[in-house]
Amino acid sequence: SLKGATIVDALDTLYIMEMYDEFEAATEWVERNLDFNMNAEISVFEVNIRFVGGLLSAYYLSGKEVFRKKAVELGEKLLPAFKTPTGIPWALLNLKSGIGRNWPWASGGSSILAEYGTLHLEFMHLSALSGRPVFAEKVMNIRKVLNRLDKPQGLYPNYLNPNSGQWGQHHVSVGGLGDSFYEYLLKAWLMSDKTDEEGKKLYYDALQAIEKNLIRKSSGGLTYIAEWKGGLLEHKMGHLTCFAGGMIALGADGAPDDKTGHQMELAAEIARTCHESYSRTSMKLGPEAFRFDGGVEAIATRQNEKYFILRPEVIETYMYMWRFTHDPKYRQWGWEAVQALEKYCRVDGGYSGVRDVYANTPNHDDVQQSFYLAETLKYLYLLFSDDDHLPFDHWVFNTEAHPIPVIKKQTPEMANHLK
Ligand code: DMJ
Repeated sequence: SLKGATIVDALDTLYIMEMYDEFEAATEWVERNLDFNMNAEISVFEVNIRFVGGLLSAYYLSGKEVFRKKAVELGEKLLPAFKTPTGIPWALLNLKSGIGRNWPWASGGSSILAEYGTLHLEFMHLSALSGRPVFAEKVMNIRKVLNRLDKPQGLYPNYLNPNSGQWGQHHVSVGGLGDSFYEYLLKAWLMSDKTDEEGKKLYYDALQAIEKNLIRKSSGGLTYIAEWKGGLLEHKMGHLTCFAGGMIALGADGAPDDKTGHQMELAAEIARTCHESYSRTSMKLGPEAFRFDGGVEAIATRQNEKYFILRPEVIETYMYMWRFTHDPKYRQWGWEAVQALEKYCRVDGGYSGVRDVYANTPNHDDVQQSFYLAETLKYLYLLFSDDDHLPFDHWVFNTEAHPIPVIKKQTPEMANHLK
């Protein structure tokens, strides 16, 4: 696959942390070695959020032309993925042949909501930066296809067949396979300087359906977001789902029908639940998934859900909640996570995931995911920074925590490109 994910994913973090020598070294690596002309099959989603997003962010922060050039070049390499009867892209793409396909495990040959639904922000910027409307057209078409479809209970199933344009299995999730689709509806509106009214409506309507059908409160009083399988609830919440606290807080201000206060409370409750999932372990780091059934609350019951791979979502939510409330508990919770990371995940040469957060001593998996530098450490840094460091009215974070600027209404140059 593509090499250098950790370097590209970390560029903006280095810049934001004012580690300019390291940023220069990473820039040099990108200039010399980042190459997309390889015979490799890649995930369109992963390459978009980590590489395109990372390059865009590095460009907007530093102004260095090489990042703009590479971002657009890579965007162009991704375009063959959209050659399907509906224009819903394939999940996988061979960069050399341009041949796409879907994950063999996906229901009925479907594409995945969180994958084809998490291209919008980056592709709108690629059009703005290249002057080529093709990128924006591709993602606007995805929306058009979704708008035409019936939504069961107003919900978006995780699986959609790119040939037939029909839903696969009716599984709905605000965690894995669904998550960042919802995030990008809200952020599309925010990134457009609040001109994308359609994105706005799609987000608040989706959130309403999620609240009605997926959000529940445990008998112990913890609010959680369950998974929906053809109308039946699985009372499980993924670590990934914990990003929703931050998302709901970010969207609360624009909520229709006087729902701002309600949505802020909901966001705070989700943050609290996710903190509980951390505090109920021995390492004070959260499991991959936790359950609200069989007499437990916010605890992983299955061995294969007890791992922690340095994921950012809980810290991401603390950061948003801190910015919007300045309640000191969010910084306390963030600091607890810092101490736990140092105690259980720090190893020679970096940080590692752990196999069981309920064990007393860490069993390391020997992997430092690239999102640890892109997201986890960046959100921690911002949690302890002043609010005017990357203010939300100028910057939107892509789903890999890469800040990209709001495209201001009054910037005619950008507006023209996007027409
Ligand atoms: C990251 O690649 C992104 O945050 C994505 O949206 C979800 N998974 C990882 C982090 O857990």
